Amino acid sequence: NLQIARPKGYRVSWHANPAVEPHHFGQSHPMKPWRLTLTKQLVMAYGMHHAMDLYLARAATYEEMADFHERDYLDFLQQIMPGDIDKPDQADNVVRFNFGDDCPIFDGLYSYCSLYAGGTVDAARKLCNNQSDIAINWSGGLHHAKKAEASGFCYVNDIVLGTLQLLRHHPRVMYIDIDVHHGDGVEQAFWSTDRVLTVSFHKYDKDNFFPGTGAREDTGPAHPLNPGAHHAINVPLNDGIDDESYIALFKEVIGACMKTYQPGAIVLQCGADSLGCDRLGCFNLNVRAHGACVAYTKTFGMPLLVVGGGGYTPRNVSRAWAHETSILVEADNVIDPTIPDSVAFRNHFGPDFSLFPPLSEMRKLDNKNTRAYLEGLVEAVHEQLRYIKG
Ligand code: VJV
Ligand code: CA
Ligand code: ZN
Repeated sequence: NLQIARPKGYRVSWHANPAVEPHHFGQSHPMKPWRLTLTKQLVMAYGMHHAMDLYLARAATYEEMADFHERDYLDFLQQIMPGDIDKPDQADNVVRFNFGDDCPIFDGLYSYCSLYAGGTVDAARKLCNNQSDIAINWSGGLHHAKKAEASGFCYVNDIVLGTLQLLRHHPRVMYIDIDVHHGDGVEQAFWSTDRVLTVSFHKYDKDNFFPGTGAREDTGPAHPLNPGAHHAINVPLNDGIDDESYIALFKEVIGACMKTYQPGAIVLQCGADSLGCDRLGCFNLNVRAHGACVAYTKTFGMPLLVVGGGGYTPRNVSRAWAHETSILVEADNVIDPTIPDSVAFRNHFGPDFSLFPPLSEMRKLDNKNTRAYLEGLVEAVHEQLRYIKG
């Protein structure tokens, strides 16, 4: 596709290792790494790979992962095999490290984790070295992993590892999370520092929606001597939020955070389970609205680390991440919204074969976010930002 020229003025890098894609969480588990294959097929059929620097992601080393994770947790992750889960001598660790239905032990688990983590660490280093301005790893974004615990389909927290790299060069980093779930692992990792401002938009229902954290009033450790106080921003939402209100909310919150905090780099988690029709999600966003958040984040023109995350209806995940790749290389206005004939697995995109199917109309969920509720959230964020200085 010769229409797609390398954008002038800034560089976009793509970090991926195809060895991530064939990993299998097990029969009917919602997390499907092959959605990355689908994404790559779309990106390549549109010729977007010509507009980026392509890097084969290395596996993160044990030592790199130990920047955040505890060694006994990594040792367990490295040694455990499918089947061990039922062995009595492993039972304590399986429970202690929270393995089970959400976080199963599957073949190649350690390679899977080290490869997606390596992609994010590589991406962050390219940004630090000034060899890239926007670095993308769609296999990353696994925001629930804790320092010594797997959680919510996440084992190694690549976002924390990438952010730690950025913090070597930048005094302040802003983290933005548009996955439908709360970015609890990242929030917790940087809970006690003022060098990372975490902002998560998510469905919040303490007792009925995972992980049950991220209430509006959870803003960081309250003690006045603790620098991390006020540096966690949570935007808890109800079912069915629509394109217009989500985009307006995102712009107001992120615009205000950027103005106050003035970070040197941004990490953007683009979990696609906030789209309408997601198997696990409950928002009503279309691909264009999800992409509008990426486009708005890009307007600040600062080093940007873009990662994936959730997304459980693979055809829509790949649509969103391909569209967002096109936004990042500034090709969104030149690509054809009809998915090219040359796309492998094109059958997944029928019957419409559009990059932008009407997701919000396909499963009508009432928007349970009133205008007053959303205005209250924006007001509360402004109030919180008064405690923060850039
Ligand atoms: O809600 C939960 C926890 C339970 C206990 C475990 N059972 C399986 C489910 C209920 C309370 N977990 C969530 C985790 C969501 C993780 C989201 C990750 C991300 O998008 O934020 C970032 C990548 C949950 N919701 C749905 C399921 N688990 C689920 C797990 C399955 C499943 C069906 C649904 C695991 C195995 C199988 N089916 C076969
Ligand atoms: Ca989120
Ligand atoms: Zn999610």
